[in-house]
Amino acid sequence: MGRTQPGDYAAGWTPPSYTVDEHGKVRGGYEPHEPNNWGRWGDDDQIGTQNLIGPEQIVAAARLVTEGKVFSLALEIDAAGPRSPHRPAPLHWFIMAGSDLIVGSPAQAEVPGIQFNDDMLQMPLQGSTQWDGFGHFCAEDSMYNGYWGGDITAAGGARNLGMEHMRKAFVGRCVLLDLARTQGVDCLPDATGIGRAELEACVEAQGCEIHSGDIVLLRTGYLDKWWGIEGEAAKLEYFYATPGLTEASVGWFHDNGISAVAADTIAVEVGRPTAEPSRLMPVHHACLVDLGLPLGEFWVLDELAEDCAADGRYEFMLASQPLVIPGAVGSPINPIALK
Ligand code: UVW
Repeated sequence: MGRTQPGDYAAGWTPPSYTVDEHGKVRGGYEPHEPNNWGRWGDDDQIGTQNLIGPEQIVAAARLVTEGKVFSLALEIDAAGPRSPHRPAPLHWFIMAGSDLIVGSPAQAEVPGIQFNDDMLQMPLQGSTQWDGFGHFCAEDSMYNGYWGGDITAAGGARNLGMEHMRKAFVGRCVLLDLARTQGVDCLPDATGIGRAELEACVEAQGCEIHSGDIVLLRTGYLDKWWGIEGEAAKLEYFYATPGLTEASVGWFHDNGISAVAADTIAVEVGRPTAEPSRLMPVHHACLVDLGLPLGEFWVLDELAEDCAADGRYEFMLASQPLVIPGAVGSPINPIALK
């Protein structure tokens, strides 16, 4: 029973059997899979694995800045960039333009001699280089640390787990795992799964170390393919065939104390898993709901990867804070890598 297609009306519905307490926590409902971090940093924790980055990790990250090199890892925000079909293109327009004042709009009479410009942006917060927050994904109505998905409303946004809690997050030591380069290809083949073995092989090939609290970036080389694709069907296939993490990789992130993972793809996880996954979008489910481990998507990694390959140094400092939008479930960012 219920909705079978997008746009269908439900033919029937059974109310859930769980309850929700006064803190917005689900009681008697979804139980997180193992491994999970529910309760690890307190019953009211809203930042998950960002707790793994403390002053010690930030000082160590700052010591990695020795050459004054700065890399921006962001896509340009425009209608041409990669975007799944259920998300509208960003719309950037001007609500006041100095050129109107120059040619004599009424406002010019009030402030003669100066002109100013104001612009505006309307976009899906998941539609460009971004962090997915914990409110982006619910499993059986539950989110990270047991918060209830029913408290995300169109009118009020996310009552819990909003991006405002992450305003000081995502600053620390970062390691690039260049899977494409270490496997000797420009781009991983369509639908390549990245598991624990591939991650470990890449760390070894690069000769780098992984520390607790690290943010990890995965380069598959897939982002660049977008600009060669024509037609809606081919664009849809591009998203379905994305290479990325398999369900079996999740334990590697937990075991190594990784604080966040980002990739140059739409979903971080593989689009078409070869092994039958135990659940839908298992990496989103495990990372965002069970572990409280944020996912970053559509990161632009090629220039940074060139530099890392040239000097053999795959570790650097990263600053990639989200916009402080109360109740948001994700945020566009301009991540900055510093060497
Ligand atoms: C979904 O579309 C659910 O997720 P994402 O954009 O994070 O891949």
